[in-house]
Amino acid sequence: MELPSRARGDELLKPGELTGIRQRLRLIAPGHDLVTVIACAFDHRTRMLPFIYADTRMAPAGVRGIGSAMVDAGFTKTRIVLQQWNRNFRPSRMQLDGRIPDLFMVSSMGLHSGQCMEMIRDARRIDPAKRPLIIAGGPHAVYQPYDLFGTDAADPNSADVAVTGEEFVLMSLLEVLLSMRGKGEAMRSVFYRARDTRALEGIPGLMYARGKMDGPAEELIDTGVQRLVGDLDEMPDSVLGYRLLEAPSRGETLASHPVEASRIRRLSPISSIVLTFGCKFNCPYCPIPAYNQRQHRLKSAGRIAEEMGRLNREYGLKYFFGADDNFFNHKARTLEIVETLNRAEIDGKPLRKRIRWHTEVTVHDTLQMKDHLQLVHDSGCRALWLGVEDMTAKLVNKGQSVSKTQEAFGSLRNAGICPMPMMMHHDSQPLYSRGSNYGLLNQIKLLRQAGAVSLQVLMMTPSAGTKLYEGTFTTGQVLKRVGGRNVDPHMYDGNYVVASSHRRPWRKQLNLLTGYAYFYNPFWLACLLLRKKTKVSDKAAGMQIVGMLGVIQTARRTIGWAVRLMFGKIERLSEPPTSSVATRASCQSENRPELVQLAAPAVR
Ligand code: B12
Ligand code: SF4
Repeated sequence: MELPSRARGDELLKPGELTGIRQRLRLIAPGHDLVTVIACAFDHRTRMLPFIYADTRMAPAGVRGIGSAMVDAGFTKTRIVLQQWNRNFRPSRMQLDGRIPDLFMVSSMGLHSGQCMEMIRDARRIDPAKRPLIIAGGPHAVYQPYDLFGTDAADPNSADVAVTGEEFVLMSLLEVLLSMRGKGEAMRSVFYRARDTRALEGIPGLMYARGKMDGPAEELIDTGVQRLVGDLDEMPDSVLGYRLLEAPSRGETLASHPVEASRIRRLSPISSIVLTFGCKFNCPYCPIPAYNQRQHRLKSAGRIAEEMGRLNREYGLKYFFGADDNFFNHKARTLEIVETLNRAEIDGKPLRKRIRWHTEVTVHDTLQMKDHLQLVHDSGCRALWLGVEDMTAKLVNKGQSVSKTQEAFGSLRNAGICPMPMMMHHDSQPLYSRGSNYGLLNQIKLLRQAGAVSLQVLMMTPSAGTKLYEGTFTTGQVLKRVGGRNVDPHMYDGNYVVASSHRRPWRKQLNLLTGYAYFYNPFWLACLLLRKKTKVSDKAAGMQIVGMLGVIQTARRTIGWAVRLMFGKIERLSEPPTSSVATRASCQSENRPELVQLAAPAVR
């Protein structure tokens, strides 16, 4: 099921609301001297193609955004720990400024939720009297917040509260808690008082449990879908978050200081940056349009140029990755951004010469921008990731076709921008099709001929918050256990076949590997090196080397699963994961009635 829609006209915060709460918190922050640790959950078993470099070399924008919001509001004693860099970090041992933090926040995607719950479990080992308030957030909390609350009396592992939204929701929670806080009172104690006096029910974007303080959840309260900030210029300065990062280490505890600014560039050479949010398409396997309440949200062109300039000046960051869903979504707005980036200067020199940026777009909108791609290139853009999915549009039709894809790729290459296709393999697509373009290898060949520089092939996998999600379970496609091995959250990354009604699902698993090996191989590398040079051929050759190493790693991780699918007994799920306790919409939440449900058996 998609996230429910808020009432028409009530999807967004009023202009100035986020700015207002930031100012109000700044006034009360000095009286509270809060210490905060924000951890980013990361399961290292997910390290393989197609994200093998970006997954650890790009400090995620989500935790940086939350850290920036804390510092901006005056809570400067904040540290961000990435499990990507600190895999042994133990929340039970964390101290900052000589204190156990007041707040422990965890951010997680769905596939890293196993690590997220382990961190929460470890944080709960801290003596209850001194334990921080545990706040979970990020995509997993947005789409499956119930999963963060344990209902098993023998293992009542839970966050205290899940934020199912963005900065404004967290700021609103803090504002209420701090307004009720007695002198020196633990934040956890205030939280439970606020919960019990129903002071949190008017903040859309929260989920928390009813029940004893450290016991299993007896009922979940859902305060509804957040209101989104429409003008992204109201977001706190993203530059602040980099100053809070914990340096990589093998230690379990935190260092006395965050990482030095001079090391950021080497540790996180790619800077993910919020430019726009939202997409006008409505693909049934994608949660993005509903998350954004079908709104297109933007930062102003001036703010984007200013942020990139400062990130470059302060940390030497040169490579940016836009956290866009579809950067070309709105032509006029896109042109305004690229024209501004073209004109912007930093220290008297053109910004576009100091930076390189990359992001995600669609084939359809690339063609709409066809006459302006040189301008896009000149503003610093060097690669664009395009959701091609299935070029024949049999899986999903968002205006793509073989000829349109070829035209879009050709235009990008002529402008000096690398086309980076993202494909989706599915049950009905064969590995190879004779006399048609339907097969996976047929399409990869076409993409290569069209000039693809890299390749992403993911297996169609159920994604929470989409129209297709529940149906994939109820039709018995989703695997529960294969050959005695459970399908764990980290396997929901598109690299494992975890949902299929194919008679031989192992074939699908091997198809993914064959597709990669067909694209990334020594023969094709040699061709690229020997052929006539083009604007992007050096990059294509470089990507071949990264890709070949990635194929080895991907094969190492997934071959065993193919073997299990081939010989092991396959057990399937018949319904999607949900909480075993009832979820109740708070009285003041008018917009999430769909989530009120009767108790259903938990599947994990
Ligand atoms: C950039 C990106 C990547 C990069 C990540 C690089 C990096 N280290 O940052 C790469 C390319 C590597 C990547 C890979 C994958 N990604 Co990705 N990615 C994105 C993308 C486009 C932008 C992420 C971002 O920076 N957003 C901007 C920040 C500011 O937003 P945010 O992270 O959501 O954080 C906000 C809130 O969630 C909240 N919040 C976040 N954390 C916390 C914590 C607390 C305590 C609180 C209170 C609030 C809070 O506040 C933040 C600020 O507003 C998003 C889509 C999107 N537009 O967000 C998908 C997205 C995060 N990816 C997704 C997925 C599924 C994947 C993959 C599994 C591939 C796939 N099958 O699609 C892999 C996983 C790889 C891995 N091993 O981790 C999903 C996650 C869905 C889910 N339920 O978890 C998303 C949401 C896209 C989608 N389908 O909807 N991805
Ligand atoms: S085009 Fe991409 S971002 Fe837009 S709805 Fe489809 S999959 Fe999601």
